[in-house]
Amino acid sequence: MQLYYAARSPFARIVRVALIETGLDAIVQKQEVALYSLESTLLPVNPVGRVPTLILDDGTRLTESQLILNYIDTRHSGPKLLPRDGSDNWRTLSELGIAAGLLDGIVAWSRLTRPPENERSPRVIAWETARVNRVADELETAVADGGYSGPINAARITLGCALGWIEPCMKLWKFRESRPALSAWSDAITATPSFQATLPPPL
Ligand SMILES: N[C@@H](CCC(=O)N[C@@H](CS)C(=O)NCC(=O)O)C(=O)O
Repeated sequence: MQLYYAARSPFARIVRVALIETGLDAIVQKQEVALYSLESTLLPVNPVGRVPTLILDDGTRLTESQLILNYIDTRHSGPKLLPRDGSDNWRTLSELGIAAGLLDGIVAWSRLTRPPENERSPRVIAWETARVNRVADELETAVADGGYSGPINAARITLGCALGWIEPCMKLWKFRESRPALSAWSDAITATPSFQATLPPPL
């Protein structure tokens, strides 16, 4: 198998962490690619031009981090990253939705702040800013109440990759302020070997 990734991509990091956690990492070749470039070696493989992109041994192409997690779960015998039988009372699925929403929100917000100031839309930026803060406030309560705990799973990986992207790549958001439980949660998962092995280089 071959994984196309970018070192700073939180979506690709979800898959990279999942491969390590499930013991599949050794059988996957990694190819780092440029994004937002017509010269990128990714484009002939995936016209969408996004990472992660995983090519299976028979040539099948898988894209979208959460879909790839579904495939990974069919390839290992450990506890499922994303149980699909309700055996956890759908807790992982429920937590994953909010973590994925946070990640989408952070990335959307970050993209809106990149153009020169006179080309930005303050109204849309305000909406995205409010969204991520609302979600982070709920997550602060959730982790303080024992949410996102237990063995590694899709929700924990996704939340870890979302929070782990903020300080290196989205410096303007001080997500830790007034959120001690979420900060401690982020520090704990960042210290684990799979997260240490995939740290995004700072911008
Ligand atoms: N929904 C996708 C999002 C993937 C995504 O947006 N990846 C970014 C890197 S963080 C990318 O490849 N951007 C390049 C582009 O949009 O052209 C997933 O979960 O895999």
